[in-house]
Amino acid sequence: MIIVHHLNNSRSQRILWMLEELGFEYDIRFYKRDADMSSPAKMRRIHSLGKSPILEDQDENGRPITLVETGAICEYLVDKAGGRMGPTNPNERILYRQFLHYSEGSVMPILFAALVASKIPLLGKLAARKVRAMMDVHLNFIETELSSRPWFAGEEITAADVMMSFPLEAAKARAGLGKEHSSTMAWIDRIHSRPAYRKALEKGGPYAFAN
Ligand SMILES: N[C@@H](CCC(=O)N[C@@H](CS)C(=O)NCC(=O)O)C(=O)O
Repeated sequence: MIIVHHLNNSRSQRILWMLEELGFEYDIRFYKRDADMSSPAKMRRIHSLGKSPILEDQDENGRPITLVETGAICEYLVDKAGGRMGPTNPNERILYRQFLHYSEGSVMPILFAALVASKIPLLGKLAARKVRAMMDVHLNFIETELSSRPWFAGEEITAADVMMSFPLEAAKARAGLGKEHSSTMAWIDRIHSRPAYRKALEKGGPYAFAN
């Protein structure tokens, strides 16, 4: 049985959504962030990084697997599902891979910088302006991409959309994604209306970014 170690309001919401899209059975172990937003120490008993998500499973010989990194977990699940939620043609594959990595590699670090800047008085304001300008470049790029096709990799939803959900939901909540990015906002509405997304929300408990 798959186990997801799930921290509230975190990246692991994407793994619950992936599992619902793929129809896998799974158990959730719930963790609550400490007052300073970090994960509780007991997550480090599962994996030394102590970060969310962590996925546990068994390989075909019954040996235990403990996996971290949302993108790697998504790819693992796509493989396990025989390619479902993966790309279906070579063109899609190129975009799929790009956005699978782009989410954590380029967009999340800027959102993290924005969060840090927002906590620093005075100098933080200056930094926040710079970070917002960097974020705008990404939001405009994403808007252009989504104005020519419904999903990040092409005509069908893939794990690349799942990966892009968390940074774009966070950007809508606190980093400038708004109605001038109409294609991106329509994409957010599309993902939020999917039954698998709703089911994952129900199972995962409170999640601040699903509005
Ligand atoms: N790139 C990693 C980042 C993991 C990560 O930083 N997770 C956050 C949750 S959104 C976390 O556990 N934060 C609490 C902490 O660092 O103590 C991934 O995508 O899995």
